[in-house]
Amino acid sequence: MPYEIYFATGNPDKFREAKEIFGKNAAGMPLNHFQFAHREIRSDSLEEIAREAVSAAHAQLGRPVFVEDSGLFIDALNGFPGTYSAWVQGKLGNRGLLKLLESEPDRAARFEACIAFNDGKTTRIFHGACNGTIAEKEHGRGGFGYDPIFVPKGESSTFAENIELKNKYSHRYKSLLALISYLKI
Ligand code: ITT
Repeated sequence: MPYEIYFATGNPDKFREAKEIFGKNAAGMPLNHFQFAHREIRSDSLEEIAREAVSAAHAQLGRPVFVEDSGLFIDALNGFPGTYSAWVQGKLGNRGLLKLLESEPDRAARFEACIAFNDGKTTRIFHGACNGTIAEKEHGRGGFGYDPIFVPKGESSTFAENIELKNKYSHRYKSLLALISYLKI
């Protein structure tokens, strides 16, 4: 079991959430931040993007490291923004995305996360997903990115309105728990 593990990401919100999840579920395994500015490959596959990124991260850092590629997949938009979620969030934002869905009755969507962990010998992949719907308007101030417009299945608040919901259902939480249980073996 590696005692020093790094999360390579340029997104401080992703790191903050992961650190909290490690703190609660992986006592004795503190999570370190590797500030990683990497030009991702273009692909429709989160796994392909994560595999390439973790090789680059490990080549730079030389220690056990993981990356997490994630995104929001909206059914009525054939999975858009998907692997382009970070770019679309910057260009259109939540309001722009809501405009694309104006008068669209099918609001089904899901968050997905794919973790690629590289310990210098192998690369392991861990997936997490969270089903839900896209709200009609933005609600709440917590979280980041698409949290103000995403309502997890079975709930009536967005992630941004009730941040505790993320600790229960989020794609990040599920993929990290899978990684943590692997690391504990
Ligand atoms: P790194 O690649 O440096 O880790 P990034 O933000 O570019 O950071 P991604 O390429 O994986 O990460 O893009 C994921 C985007 O999907 C992210 O920027 C948000 O816009 C969105 N997203 C992912 N998880 C989210 C969450 O839990 N809540 C809200 N939006 C999320």
